[in-house]
Amino acid sequence: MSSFRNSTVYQIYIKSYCDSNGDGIGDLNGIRSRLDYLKSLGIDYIWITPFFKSPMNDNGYDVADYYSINPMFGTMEDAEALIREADERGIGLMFDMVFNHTSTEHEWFQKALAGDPKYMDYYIFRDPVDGHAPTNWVSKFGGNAWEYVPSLSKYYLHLFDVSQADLNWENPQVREELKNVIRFWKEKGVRGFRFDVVNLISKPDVLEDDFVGDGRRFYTDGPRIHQHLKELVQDTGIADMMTVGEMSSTSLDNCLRYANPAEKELKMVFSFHHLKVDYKGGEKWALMDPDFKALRDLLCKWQEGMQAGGAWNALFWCNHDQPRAVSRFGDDRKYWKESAKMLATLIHMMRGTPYIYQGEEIGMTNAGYTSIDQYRDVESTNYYDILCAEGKSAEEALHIIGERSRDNGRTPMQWDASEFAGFTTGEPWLSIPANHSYINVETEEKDEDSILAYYKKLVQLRKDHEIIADGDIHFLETGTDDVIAYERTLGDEKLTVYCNLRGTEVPNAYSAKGDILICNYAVEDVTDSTLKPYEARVIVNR
Ligand code: TEU
Ligand code: CA
Repeated sequence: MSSFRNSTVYQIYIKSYCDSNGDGIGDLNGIRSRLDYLKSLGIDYIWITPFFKSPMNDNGYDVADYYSINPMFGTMEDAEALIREADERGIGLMFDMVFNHTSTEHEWFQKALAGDPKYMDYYIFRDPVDGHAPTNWVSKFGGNAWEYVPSLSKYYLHLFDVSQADLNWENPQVREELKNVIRFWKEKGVRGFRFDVVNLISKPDVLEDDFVGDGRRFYTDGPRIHQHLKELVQDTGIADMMTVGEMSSTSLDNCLRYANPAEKELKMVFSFHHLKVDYKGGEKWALMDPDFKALRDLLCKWQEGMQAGGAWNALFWCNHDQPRAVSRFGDDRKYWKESAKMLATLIHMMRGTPYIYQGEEIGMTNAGYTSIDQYRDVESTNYYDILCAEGKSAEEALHIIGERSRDNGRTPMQWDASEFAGFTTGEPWLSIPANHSYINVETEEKDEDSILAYYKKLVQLRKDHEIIADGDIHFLETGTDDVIAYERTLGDEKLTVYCNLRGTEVPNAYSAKGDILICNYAVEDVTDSTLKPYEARVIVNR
């Protein structure tokens, strides 16, 4: 297996990848049937989003039993076969550990609800304060983060949906339970783990109202977070495995510890600051065009900052919680191909481990839904109601959801041009964009100039050129917010990367000399430094 530094990870949102039995829902056997495709991409690891027993209020991020497979996705035998067959192809599986909370249907929570003190201490129960919720904290999915249980006369904390109760990590028994989950899957041959919102697990001892924010400053990168992570990693023996933590609203200082080998916490982190450059006033539900100056400054800060502290980044634009990058930061019509390739180049040439989210490698776009009834995500439907209640017209609310909904990234994988895109023979659980007629794997596999072919090249370049995996990074001043540029160096080797973020030409963009390593246009003369619309050029300097 390759080192994590020259590896590429592929993320699968299981519900939308490939359906093997015609019920319209992707499943484990569907993934098995696509392993040769994944092998042909050249990726090293697959992170699969949760497929454990769950009522699916948050599509599996509400786990009711960490040890059993949701029948909707298959059986334990299917999971074991998938691990084995991936392994035979040199691909390691990473499972998704949702340890900040469980489903309220989990046995532990059910026992807590029945008043069993042992299990009440697995969660965060508090008495009412002056007849209302213990704090004014806001749930990430809208509304107050506390739910009252009349039979117990107490509230429990849920930072996400009301059916996702936060676990009490200060209880050593909880920590032991969760370590056992890791040990169980490690034993089955899983090669790595992705930890869901793991920087939210450590809550303060005293919970207080937040009069300036939504409460996140009290529990984000919380008081004992590093201690808990170190203990989890050490006691389960996963320090040398492939691990990534999803870090919500985190800071660089904390990530320098989460992802520094000397700290023995995690191999790398997902941080999201660069994905808020189109949030007006930092607010997800307020639309704004992307601010590319802010994007450049954030990429620079995190790339150079993590490097200075010896820590490692996960590199990504897309996942199952984000709109599609080509629709959001590129142009999904006129310069669809060029802008998708440019965005890919921008992150794949950086210092860190790139993640490709299913469909990104063929340039899949936002869903383009025209009715709220087409949405399935709990966050989208909650916020549609909230936006309407705030006085937005139904049309405005639908427009905002259309830009920001997590369902944009969850539409079924487009395998071919047939009615249901080769995803299913039945009725897909979420509607498929009409553009699958030309944006699909089958079509792109036949085209040497496709987005798919370009991604394959990027993955291979990281393996062939040590400088991409191991070189230093330094961001360059370009004199325009429209071009992001950086150089990579290793010994006396140097690569320079130029990306034009706009659909207009940029003349005289650089003075570097050398040969083209990869570019999204056919370049005849590398000394002609005019960048075409959305052009990305990687130059091996002489
Ligand atoms: O996501 C955490 C997270 O912070 C985002 O979901 C974000 O809060 C959300 O998009 C609101 O804008 C992880 C998972 O990736 C997500 O799918 C789960 O819903 C969530 O945790 C709860 O487990
Ligand atoms: Ca199925």
